[in-house]
Amino acid sequence: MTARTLTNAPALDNYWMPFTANRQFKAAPRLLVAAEGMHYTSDDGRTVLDGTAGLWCVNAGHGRRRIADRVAHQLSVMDYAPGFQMGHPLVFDFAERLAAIAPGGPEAGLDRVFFTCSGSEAVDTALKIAIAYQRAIGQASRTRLIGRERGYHGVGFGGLSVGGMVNNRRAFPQLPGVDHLRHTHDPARNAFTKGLPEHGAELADDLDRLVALHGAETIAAVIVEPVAGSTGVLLPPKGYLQRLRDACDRHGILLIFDEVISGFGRLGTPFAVDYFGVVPDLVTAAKGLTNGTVPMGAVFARRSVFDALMTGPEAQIEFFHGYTYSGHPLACAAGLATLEIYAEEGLLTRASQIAPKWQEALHALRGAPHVIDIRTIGLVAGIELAPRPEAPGSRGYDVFVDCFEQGLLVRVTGDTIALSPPLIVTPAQIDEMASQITASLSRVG
Ligand code: PXG
Ligand code: PLP
Repeated sequence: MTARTLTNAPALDNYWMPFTANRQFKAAPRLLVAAEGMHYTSDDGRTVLDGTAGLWCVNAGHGRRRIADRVAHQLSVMDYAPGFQMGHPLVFDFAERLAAIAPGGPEAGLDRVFFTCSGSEAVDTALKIAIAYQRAIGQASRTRLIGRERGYHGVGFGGLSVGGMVNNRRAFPQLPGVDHLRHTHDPARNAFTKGLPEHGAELADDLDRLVALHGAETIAAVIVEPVAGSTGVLLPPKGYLQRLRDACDRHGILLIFDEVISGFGRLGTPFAVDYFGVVPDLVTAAKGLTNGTVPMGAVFARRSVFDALMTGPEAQIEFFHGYTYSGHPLACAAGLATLEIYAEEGLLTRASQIAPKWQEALHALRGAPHVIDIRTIGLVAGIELAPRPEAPGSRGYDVFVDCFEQGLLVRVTGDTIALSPPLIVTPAQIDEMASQITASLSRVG
């Protein structure tokens, strides 16, 4: 275990850590104190290669001067502006710039942007937009929301309810009127597939089952991650997303893609919508939106969805929803600088160039101890390990700790190692990640 020798180590008691085993962590803390490019520095002075872009968010790498300068400048000019019945130029600029790279390009029409402060809020906002839209077009009975097993849509009560990760759900009551499609994970047929899984497109027809059960006229929207991240990197089977789109169209149901992870270049296209060529009605984003610097989320809505709500008396608020920090000036400044970096460095498509190298390096872990499946797309990888029979998740956790001690930050979810490095990663750094993990797998029993 890393010795914590620094005299300025913080007291650890008061901070209630999110999604963390607080007592275990505080007995042997892992603290990061600086970050630059592809690396963190730990509080004991070690350099740690960032295999996860923080938490899937620092897509352009750490320590980007342009973002820091722009945020600092904005802070000195105007720290905050109210967003209700008021505005400021940056938020309109940022929405316009986002519309220019919106999922699916101009034809998709996903160019109306609502700002939130996180992915969770973006999800809850999108769910509310869907219900409000159905009501606005005379379909007020459509209030039911459909998620998918193993989905992750954040931790608000809406996102939690449509989400499908049992540990996040079991302790809490859910929204009424929510149901779930079956998940698409099928290792018996698809393990070690390079690229999209061959089998499982028919799982999209599960929506017909839910329609038969509940009645289409009760269902407002379906929300899925085009590539499921948090649950362990599950790729959609070939044809699945189009089939889901078709089923939604048949039944008058809105389709929401949650692109909090898959957005902003992670797959090698600006959004997963562009990768798969399937256009939903709403897209949620966060994380890479500001390169992880200032918290922010967004919902891209199809113009037709927005327009349906722009009815009634002009003096009336059309959508009773918003956050104190919606469109926060510092977040907009960070986001505008981030988009410039993405454009200048070609980062929204870079993953497509390096994906073959990524796939080859990580699929080479097939045959390493405990590895039962490997899934890669763009610059994302899931390396699934056999769980220890008595203690699911413990092997994954041990690999995470071991890698960190050896200078590599990975993310584990259950017994799946998830990798999602900054999009500036070099081929040599990819090899370093693969060999570190291989070595770790042979050390961890
Ligand atoms: N939707 C999706 C698809 C996400 O991945 C959220 C919503 C919620 O975003 P916020 O900003 O409220 O956290 C997410 C977030 C992990 C991990 O390592 C994944 C997320 C967050 C933290 C850790 O699996 N995804
Ligand atoms: N709780 C109280 C008492 C509030 O006044 C507000 C906002 O005004 C909120 C919660 C919501 O906070 P936010 O807008 O930052 O989501």
